[in-house]
Amino acid sequence: MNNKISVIGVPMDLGQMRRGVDMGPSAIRYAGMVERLTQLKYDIEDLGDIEIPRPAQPAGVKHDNLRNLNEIAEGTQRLANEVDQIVGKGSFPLVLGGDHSIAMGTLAGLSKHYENLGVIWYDAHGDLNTADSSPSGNIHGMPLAVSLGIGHEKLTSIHGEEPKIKPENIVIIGARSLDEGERVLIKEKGIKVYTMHEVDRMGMTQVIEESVDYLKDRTDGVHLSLDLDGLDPNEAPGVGTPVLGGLSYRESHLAMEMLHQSGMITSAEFVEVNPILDEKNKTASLAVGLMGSLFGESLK
Ligand code: 6HN
Ligand code: MN
Ligand code: MN
Ligand code: MN
Repeated sequence: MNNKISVIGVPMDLGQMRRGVDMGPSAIRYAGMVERLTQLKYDIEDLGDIEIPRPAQPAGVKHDNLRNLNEIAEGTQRLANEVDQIVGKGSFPLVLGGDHSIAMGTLAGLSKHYENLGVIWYDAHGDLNTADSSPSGNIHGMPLAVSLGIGHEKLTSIHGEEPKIKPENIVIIGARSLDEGERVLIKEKGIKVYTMHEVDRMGMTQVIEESVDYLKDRTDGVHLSLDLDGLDPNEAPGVGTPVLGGLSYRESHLAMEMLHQSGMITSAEFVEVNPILDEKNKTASLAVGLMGSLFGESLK
């Protein structure tokens, strides 16, 4: 794994309706991220936070079922520039959310450096909605579709017109809440999905082994996009869209350890931590623990 890590915080809460997720980056830092990764002998630089535009007034105004469209496009474009630069100088981008809409910016920045970027989407949701299929108008439910080039032009054109990723390079893990339009897209595009049903039947070991095998030959880099609501709300209460029946603490640490051993992860983001909804910073601490495992902490 790359020995240099560049951290960038994205205090974005415009992609959904619950305030507080913009404080995710602070909560994660407060939970001891830099100390934890420094102990693992990484050379870590914290670039601070991206500036996110204030929401238009009146707050939450909808553009065709796309709440805060312009502000989100502007903020994620800034993130794309940063991520592009971080990879350009040979460092590992570690992005702290913020709601999951920020993944549009991360993937856009990364895409300049990879022909076939792999994506592991660790999430209760597919985030494959468009303005037409979205039940909420919340853009945090759309970033994976947008990165495939499907969605509003203002979003699909962030940091370049072309699609940022290809459907065959995606693996979704932990899904248990998919909207109708998302299911259609998954079938149509042949996106690989391990729902909770598969995780329960196969076990996390096999899910990760298969995912690594699947992505190994077809990709030239793999981004981990980890939405904390992929975990069960008992383990990760500080999230805006919790869904029962999620991945456990142990399964998630195992997944991170195996991804570390695969040596294939080239960038990562941890999103949807909402300290206002959290219990004593439990979810941010969990995120930092998972980072520890992803970056190679082990007992031996
Ligand atoms: N997330 N599918 C729902 C929607 O509103 O589109 C929930 C999306 C949740 C998004 O957790 O990143
Ligand atoms: Mn998500
Ligand atoms: Mn490209
Ligand atoms: Mn989610």
